[in-house]
Amino acid sequence: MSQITDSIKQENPQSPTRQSLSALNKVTLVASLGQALFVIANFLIVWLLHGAFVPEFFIGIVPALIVVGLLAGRVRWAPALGAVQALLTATLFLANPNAQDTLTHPGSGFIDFIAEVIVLAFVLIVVVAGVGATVQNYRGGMPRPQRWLQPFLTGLTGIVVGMLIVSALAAANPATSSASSTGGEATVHMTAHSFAQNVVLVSKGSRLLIVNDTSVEHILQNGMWTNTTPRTITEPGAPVVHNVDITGGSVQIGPFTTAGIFHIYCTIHQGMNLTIVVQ
Ligand SMILES: [Cu+2]
Repeated sequence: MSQITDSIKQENPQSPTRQSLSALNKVTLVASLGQALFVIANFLIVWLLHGAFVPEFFIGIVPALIVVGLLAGRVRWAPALGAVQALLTATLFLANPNAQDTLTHPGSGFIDFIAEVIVLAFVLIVVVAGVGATVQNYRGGMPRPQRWLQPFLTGLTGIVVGMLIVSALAAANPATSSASSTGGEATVHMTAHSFAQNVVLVSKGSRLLIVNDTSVEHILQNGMWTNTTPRTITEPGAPVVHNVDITGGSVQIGPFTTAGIFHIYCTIHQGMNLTIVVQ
């Protein structure tokens, strides 16, 4: 009887006794899918919230989905390919000045921060589980139980949750200063896609210093964003600010010789407005 079933198995090795995916292959598959989904989330956040369509995100999406397909098809080298694409995704993310700014200033873009941290956590899982799964797939035989796998996943989840709680606290308690100064001069800082404060007080006759804290480009102009529409406006008494390009470093605007309320906006970043109160 057992001989008969053996011969059936040999004739038809694919089914119905086809082995289920080993734990490491499953973890690699789920984490690759999670990585792709959260890169899509990042892409949508940057597009819908910040108005920037960045097709480069697909470098972190399409290869990950191909890896998912190959893993589901039980291709032996698929987890190795997964580890390589995950490392590539992480490198592209960490080399991007916008992403660097978000990761170092969790309070300024909480949603961006969450999405990025989760992508990087999935990357780490894909790399570790992918290397393990590749070794296992090529060694052959029955997959051995991986005692380290569960503590690794639990520990990583704990770290990510901890980071999210800390950043939520940072976002809930933003710096509330409406005017800061360096040696008596009013100063406003810019993060990757916004002014660090939206109102600044400038004393009549003095200048305003605008400092770019990142290497992200901003182009400043008189006017403001109204919802999704940028409007260049001429306000009587305001110094002319026309296509002032700041990529790192700082710029001085003014002097503001007339008391009143004036507006400056960034032509690149949707909603990036600054109100200047001169008195
Ligand atoms: Cu800008």
